[in-house]
Amino acid sequence: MTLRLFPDVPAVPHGGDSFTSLGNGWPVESLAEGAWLLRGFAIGAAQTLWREIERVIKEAPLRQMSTPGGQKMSVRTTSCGEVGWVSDRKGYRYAACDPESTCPWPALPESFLHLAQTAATEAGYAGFVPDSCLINRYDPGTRMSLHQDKDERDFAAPIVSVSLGFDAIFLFGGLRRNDRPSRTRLYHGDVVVWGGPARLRFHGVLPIASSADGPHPLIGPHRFNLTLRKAT
Ligand SMILES: O=C(O)CCC(=O)C(=O)O
Repeated sequence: MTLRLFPDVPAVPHGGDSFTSLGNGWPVESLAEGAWLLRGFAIGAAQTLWREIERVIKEAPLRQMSTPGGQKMSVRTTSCGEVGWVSDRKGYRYAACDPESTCPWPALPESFLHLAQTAATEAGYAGFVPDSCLINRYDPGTRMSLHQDKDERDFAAPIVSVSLGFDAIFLFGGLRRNDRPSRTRLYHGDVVVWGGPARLRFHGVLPIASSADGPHPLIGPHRFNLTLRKAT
């Protein structure tokens, strides 16, 4: 028997002819060698994910962290899991406790773990066990500049990145900062997975536009991103 935790996941996601299938049959679109876009993969789980995001944010509120250079980041962030990503004057790192509350970060919700593991498997990275989830809230006008994810101890594990709410233009570059990035529009429910030869590629997000249709019906006037990683 196949247990479907998220029965309302659409059978066929939107997309063109550029799809292939690697895992259990979800069509994936290549962004680069080792990097895959799973259109609509999180749509069926979105309400559950959103409930858990709201719960995490109550316990560990979103905040604008500072870069080591002293500038405020444009997005608001928080974390859950065994460790959380933090940035301040001392640098970028993972910490077991939220520096604002000095308490451990909220636990990684089961729904986050399940989604990350099933998406990673569909992208050819079976056995992914994330221990940290960074939650980014983008308000209209906010962005994330090109960067590499390299504060983790283990680059063998992939990154799983979930988009909720407003659309975004995702930049996916090369292994050097100056490599010209591709631009991909990400919609509510899309998941991007990258690992292997793509694990250290530069990536970022262009400034978020507000939607002409008003706030997103579930997420409100924002884009949320969940980035699941194995940090320790
Ligand atoms: O918001 C996104 O899609 C990407 C987030 C990201 O690059 C990060 O948190 O490192």
